[in-house]
Amino acid sequence: MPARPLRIGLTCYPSVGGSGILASELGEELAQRGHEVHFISYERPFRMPADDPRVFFHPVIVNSYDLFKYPDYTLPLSVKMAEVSRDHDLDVLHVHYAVPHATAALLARDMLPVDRRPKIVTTLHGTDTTLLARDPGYGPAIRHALEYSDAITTVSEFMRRETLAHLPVTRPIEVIHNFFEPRPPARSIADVRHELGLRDGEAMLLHLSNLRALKRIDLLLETAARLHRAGENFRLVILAGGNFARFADDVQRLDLADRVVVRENVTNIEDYLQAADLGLFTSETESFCLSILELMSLGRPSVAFAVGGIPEVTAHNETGLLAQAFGDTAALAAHVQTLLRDPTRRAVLGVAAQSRAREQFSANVIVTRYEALYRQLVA
Ligand code: GMT
Repeated sequence: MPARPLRIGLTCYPSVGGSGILASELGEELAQRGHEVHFISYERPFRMPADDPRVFFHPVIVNSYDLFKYPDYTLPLSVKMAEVSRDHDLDVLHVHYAVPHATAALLARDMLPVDRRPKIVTTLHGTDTTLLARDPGYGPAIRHALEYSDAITTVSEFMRRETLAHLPVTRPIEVIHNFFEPRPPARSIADVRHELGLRDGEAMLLHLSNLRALKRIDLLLETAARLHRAGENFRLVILAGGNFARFADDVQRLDLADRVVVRENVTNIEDYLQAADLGLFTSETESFCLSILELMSLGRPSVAFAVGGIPEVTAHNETGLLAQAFGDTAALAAHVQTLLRDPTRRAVLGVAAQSRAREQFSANVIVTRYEALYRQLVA
């Protein structure tokens, strides 16, 4: 007898960030496999599927009261989680990014009758461990939420190690890497290059991020400036999940005005991924780096620092090039030059990158693991 479809609640930050993107894609894939998916957040997640009859969105309303200096999100979120769990008889509440989602999920579970409680899965994505777990105002609450979740997952081995180092939880932590399933591009490479103003022979370096401080946009521009001074023929295209205006002075100061093209809040990323020659990333830490995987899925190698979980995603000299020392923009620029000057090597790395993405980080592999985890908990 086929297993019955599950009813799954997903909570994430809706803004442009890897954990929200991952949760949205997971919801889409689960719905395609016949499950019912309920997103619970303060806004519709950025890449949440719009027209799937099995996908629902439940907004959390946060009122502001004069008596509170800081508005509270955790309690209204927990009430909405309990309400959705009760009304839709959820089997699983899967929260992406622990703070405050995991704590809100525990509260929601406690508000429900014992026989109506969903299983709670907490997925740690990054700074919920690497930054907030070290904060004495957050650490104990995160640890408590993890101890009382029904399952904990992290998106890389690196994150698992970080979690155990900073939050000595006694529960098992399962590593389930991120996945990406590219949609067919809507436009041709020529159209996209034309839209970006790329000239014939100009290479396209692609950077995608939400521009937060740890993405080190200063080092990204410094690397581009090195390439510019070395006479390389390129444009750096930045798909920004945030306002790039604060970097405009740096672009001018480094004489990069003709070299940098920015597009903000793009949704059709596959159009740009396929048009790129390679990816360029300068983060000081990443638990995974979904953007590198997105490029790999379209057969494009990336150059980055070997920090955090990045070496788990892309292998140096096999599917991309990694500079060992963080901050060494000379080494990063040299890697980019190597690939710009050697299209054959670039293509070989790109083909290997795409195979690795399919074999290790496809929906088929990763969503199947989440499904198995849900079934094991529900059983
Ligand atoms: O932890 C964060 O800083 C935020 C989080 C997010 O919501 O984007 O980013 C993390 O999650 C992504 C999806 O799992 C990973 O690809 C990113 O590497 C990770 N960011 C960091 O670790 C800085």
